[in-house]
Parts: sequence; C-alpha cells; structure tokens
Amino acid sequence: PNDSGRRPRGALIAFEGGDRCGKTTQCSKIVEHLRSTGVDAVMWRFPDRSTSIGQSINAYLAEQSHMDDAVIHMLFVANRLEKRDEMLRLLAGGTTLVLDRYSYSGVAYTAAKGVPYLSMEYCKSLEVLLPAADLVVHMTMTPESMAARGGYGEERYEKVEFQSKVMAAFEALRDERWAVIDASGTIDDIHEQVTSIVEPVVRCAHNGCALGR
Ligand code: DGP
Ligand code: NA
Ligand code: NA
Repeated sequence: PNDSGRRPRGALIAFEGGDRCGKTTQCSKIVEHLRSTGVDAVMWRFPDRSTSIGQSINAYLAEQSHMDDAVIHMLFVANRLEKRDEMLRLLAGGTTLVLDRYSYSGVAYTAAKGVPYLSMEYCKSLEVLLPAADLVVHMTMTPESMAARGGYGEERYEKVEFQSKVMAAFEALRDERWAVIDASGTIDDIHEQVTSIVEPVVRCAHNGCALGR
C-alpha cells in the first residue's frame, strides 16, 4: 500500500475501433513509450489466436469455417475469459495492460449483426466476469477510408456496410471512460494524443484508484 493506504496496480487500457484503423500500431507505440518512462507495461491482442479456441476463431475470421452467430460469439467471450486470471494477476502486480481489442469489440461486432437474440444488452451481460477497462481509446475513421488501407477485405468483417454498423455500435457504448481519437491523422500525431490520454490513467492506477466492476 502507498501513502494513502491504497495498493498500486496496473491500468487496464483497451484500444477499440474498426478494422485497419491503426490500433495495433498505436498499442505497440504506447507500450514502448510507457516502458521507456519506467512503467511496467505489456500489450495483448484479442482475439488471442494462439489458443485452441483462438484457432477456431481464426478459421472463422478467415472464412475457412462457418459457425452459428451465437456459437462464434461464445467462443470470442471464452477466448477473453481464458485470459482472465492472468489479467487480474498482472494488474494486481502493477503491470499495465494495453489491449488491442477487448470486450467492447465483442459487444459491438456481434450486436452489429442485428440478430435479435444477440442484442447489445445481452452481449454486455456476457462480459461481466471480465474487469472493465480503466480507459477505452476509441480510434475512429470513416469506413470508406479504412477500406482504402492495405489488407482490407481479407477477413470476414472487413466490409464497408458492416463496419458502419460496428461504428454505430461503438458510439452507443461510449461512457465517461472512453476517449475518442481521430484515426485519420499521422502515426506520430495520434501517438501524441494517445500518450496524453493514457499517462494520467496509468498514474491513477499506480496511486491505487479502483478498478471498474
Ligand atoms: P484483428 O483485431 O485484426 O485481430 O481482428 C479481429 C476481428 O474479430 C475483428 O474484425 C473484430 C472481431 N471481433 C473481436 N472480438 C469479437 C467478438 O467478441 N465478437 C465478434 N463477433 N467479433 C469480434
Ligand atoms: Na481485422
Ligand atoms: Na489490428
């Protein structure tokens, strides 16, 4: 415990947004920056394609397999849950976790399908066993400009019409823990904005502020 009697912990920071908007680049850059200032930080990606559940998800995203919308959603949820204990252990031990997608992608992408029994509220309810992020960095870009980026269209959800629905779903999820960043700028400009948003959240966690949920 520190002077205020609160235990320092790592921050849980999720980067969210449509496909090909630059989340992975920004996650790597902020982790590198935090480490250079002495912060213990690691980057994870969801889905984690390395586990056996993750391999099923990968085949689905690559359109090598077909699955019922509810079934694939449960696999995405399970893929996050299989990392839960390690997440909580790292955070409690003071490590800041920077996530390239998390629960919010889960809710937004599945809700965007418009399947009546996979509503936003229902999808949210499946995430409650996971810690809420201290900060969600929402990188936004028009679906048309995402589509113009290299590699776009290779995976299942990379279609302009679907990405517009995902964008609307993310907008509906926003609350006071979200920061919205225009992802159409340069890598360095975006990194500067991300740094100014992330650093205070990391400090707050190190001072022991409460973890969401
Ligand atoms: P990438 O971030 O490039 O590894 O792509 C992962 C894809 O999977 C991306 O299109 C978002 C999507 N996705 C992530 N989590 C979930 C989820 O829980 N449910 C659904 N339906 N899609 C998800
Ligand atoms: Na993708
Ligand atoms: Na990515």
